[in-house]
This record gives sequence, structure tokens and C-alpha cells, in this order.
Amino acid sequence: MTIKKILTEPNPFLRQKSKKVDLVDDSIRSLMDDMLETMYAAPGIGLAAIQIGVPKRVIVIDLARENEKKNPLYFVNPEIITNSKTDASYEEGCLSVPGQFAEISRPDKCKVKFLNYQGEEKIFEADGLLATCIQHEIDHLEGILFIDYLSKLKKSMIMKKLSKHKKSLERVIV
Ligand code: GNR
Ligand code: NI
Repeated sequence: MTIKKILTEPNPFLRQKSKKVDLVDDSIRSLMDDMLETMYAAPGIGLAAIQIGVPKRVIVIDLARENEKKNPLYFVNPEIITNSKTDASYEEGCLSVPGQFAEISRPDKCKVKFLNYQGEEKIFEADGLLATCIQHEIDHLEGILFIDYLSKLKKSMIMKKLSKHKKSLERVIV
């Protein structure tokens, strides 16, 4: 297992649409292992493959707290079948938008169809933070980030901060 570098905005990679996985084989399982290790190290509660530069429809999530037993969830080719009509709002963050947080409103429940770590088809209904997280990760597969839901002004303020931060990091390296 390897900890990979997480791509951050602005980066055109994060805006591309990820491709469906044909078969859950050992190479996909190895990708999921690396994603999970990268997510734990960050630390974060979810990660989409595109965040480590791999444009495949693969997501990992673990909502367990530090003092709780790990509970990794793997979703290959996740599809939302139904969404609730009622919304819930959570303060979201994103490992690809470091240090920035905002309240985002999304359907509070969703039913998802996906392939698990073994490649078996599963359907399950999520609510609460898990529903939010799944929708946040599926957005990544479409090249969408949570800041896209904010007003133009809020988004441009965040983008400005991120570019400044990136430039200062580049100066350190050079
Ligand atoms: O670590 C993360 N926390 C989080 C909090 C609220 C809503 C979504 C998330 S996902 C995020 C990790 C990440 O960027 N996944 O793509
Ligand atoms: Ni994210």
C-alpha cells in the first residue's frame, strides 16, 4: 500500500469525468487499498480516485472516528438510484480544496447501486453524513467540487486563496 499525493484546486485533472470500471480485479483492489491509506493519512472521511490522479469511478469512505474501529467502505461505479426530496445541510470540506469549509445542502438520503471490494453488485440506502459524503464523492467522478455550489463571489474568494497558497508552496520548493 502506498500513500499518494492528493491533487488540489486549481488542477484540470479534478475537472475531468471519471471512466467506468469494467472489472473489479486485483489492480482495482490495489488502487482502493492505496486510496484508503492516502485518505487515512490525510486524514479525511472519503476519497475519489481522481483526487490521486486516477480517472476511474472508484470511491472509498470511512466515517469511523479516531478512537473507533475502522470501517472502510468501497464503491466501484456508484450510481444514485433515488434521492430524498428533503435536504440536509452539512459543513463540507474537501482534501482537494484544503483549509476551506462551507455549508452545502444536499438530499438527506440516497439509494446507491455499486460494486463492492469483491466486485459484487450491492444496493444500499444512506442517510446523514454518509449520504452527504457519497454525494460529495460521486460529484468528484463528474468533475464537480463542493465549491461549485457556492455563489460566484464565495467561490472566487476561495479560488483566490487556493492560488495564493499554491504559489507560496511553489516558492518554498524553488
Ligand atoms: O474529509 C472529508 N470530509 C468531508 C466533510 C463533509 C462532507 C464531505 C467530506 S469529504 C472530505 C474528503 C474529500 O475531499 N473527499 O472527496
Ligand atoms: Ni472531496
